[in-house]
Amino acid sequence: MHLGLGAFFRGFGCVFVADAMAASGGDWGITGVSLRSPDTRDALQGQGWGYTSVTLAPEGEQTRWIDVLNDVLVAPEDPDAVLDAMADPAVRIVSLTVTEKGYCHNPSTGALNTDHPDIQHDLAHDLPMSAPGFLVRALARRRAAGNAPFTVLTCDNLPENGRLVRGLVLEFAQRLDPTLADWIATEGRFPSTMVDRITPATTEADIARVAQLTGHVDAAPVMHEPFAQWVIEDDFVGGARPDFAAAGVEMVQDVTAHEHMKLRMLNGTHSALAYTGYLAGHETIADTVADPVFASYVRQLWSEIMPAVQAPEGVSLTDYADALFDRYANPRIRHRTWQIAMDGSQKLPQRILGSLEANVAGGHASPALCLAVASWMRYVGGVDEHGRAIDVRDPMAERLRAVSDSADTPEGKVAALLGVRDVFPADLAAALKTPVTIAATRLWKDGTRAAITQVLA
Ligand code: CS2
Repeated sequence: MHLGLGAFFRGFGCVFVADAMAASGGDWGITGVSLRSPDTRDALQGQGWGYTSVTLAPEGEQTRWIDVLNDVLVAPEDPDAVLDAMADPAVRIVSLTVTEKGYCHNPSTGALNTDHPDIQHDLAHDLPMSAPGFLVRALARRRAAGNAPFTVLTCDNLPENGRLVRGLVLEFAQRLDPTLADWIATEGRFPSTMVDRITPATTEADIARVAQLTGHVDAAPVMHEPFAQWVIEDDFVGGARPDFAAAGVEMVQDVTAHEHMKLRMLNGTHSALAYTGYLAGHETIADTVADPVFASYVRQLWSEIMPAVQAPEGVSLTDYADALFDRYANPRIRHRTWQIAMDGSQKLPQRILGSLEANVAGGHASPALCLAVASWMRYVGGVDEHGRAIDVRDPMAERLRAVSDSADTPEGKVAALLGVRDVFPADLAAALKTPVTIAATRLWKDGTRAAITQVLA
């Protein structure tokens, strides 16, 4: 089963599972679960749960029909049916792409956010709303029936994502029933993963393009780049899993080095380009890096990030950065800066603040990373350089806006936003105060391009 059936997993995990079976057999299938809207189910139902996956290479597009989904459930319509399906012993793996905020944790500490309304609801009611709630309640049903747990396979861009979700599940279970928590701790498996494929949200224009390419209307195709990398810790309950390696997945003992490299070098620069690019009026990442000022900016970011990244065995970080640049520049990938800018409060810690922490500890200046933080601050203030409103999507949007509005000057806004402890740990906030204030002052006074130019000087 898969919780959070968005475009990313349909263009990534589902494709790998299809490849694994094509290469080495097995009769795996996936029941998708949407935790919020019925749109994907409604779109896929009339097409037998199959859909078109479109590889967008600079030199051309390639379509492929993906047929590994068996069913799609919509959790809010019938949470009991979702729990029943998850409790079926035939289900061996529950994978997740619920985005950073879907884990209902505190982004700066990794602990379960017990003030979160969904977590409060789920602790008090048998039928859950949140991903941690579904995992724990379904594991409880399996234990009660005398069945083994499923493997929890998280595929979100969080550091040590398996250990994180394990901690959240155990914390939640502990509050319900400590013996359940003990059982999960002993029997459960939570491999960490690194996932990577750029997959922008599907648009109406994409749907029209796919109809043109294939001659059939597909209500929910997925559009993605050619590149895909999946690294998984090979630790599954009873060893039960598709033959992922046959599909090119790297099965490893410890995914930490891959995860850190990807989160900091890809997602970190993605977020930095999203805020600065958006503020400068660029619609997509490809448009942003086609602008020479931003092309130099992203190189400068990598030079600040790389010294604190430990390369996984056999990987050259400079080659990795070069390949990332080419992926960003792919003109067929229309990945909107606004889309990547979403949920920054949940993304900044692992994407950008970890690099800054390392540089602070090592005594290295990080003007480009500090400018990225300042541009996020400007972005969550909700007004762009031309005085237009920004549609800020973030679970903390209202609070961040109020904090930003509490001060009139860039210095004041930086000080107030650095005080948001859910995002910035106290020590780091103190160390960032001066350099982020310098970046913010330039940003507010002269605009993004000029601020970048000064960082490059
Ligand atoms: C992006 C990611 O939207 C975002 O925040 O940075 O979705 C990114 O495209 C993927 O992690 C690439 O693997």
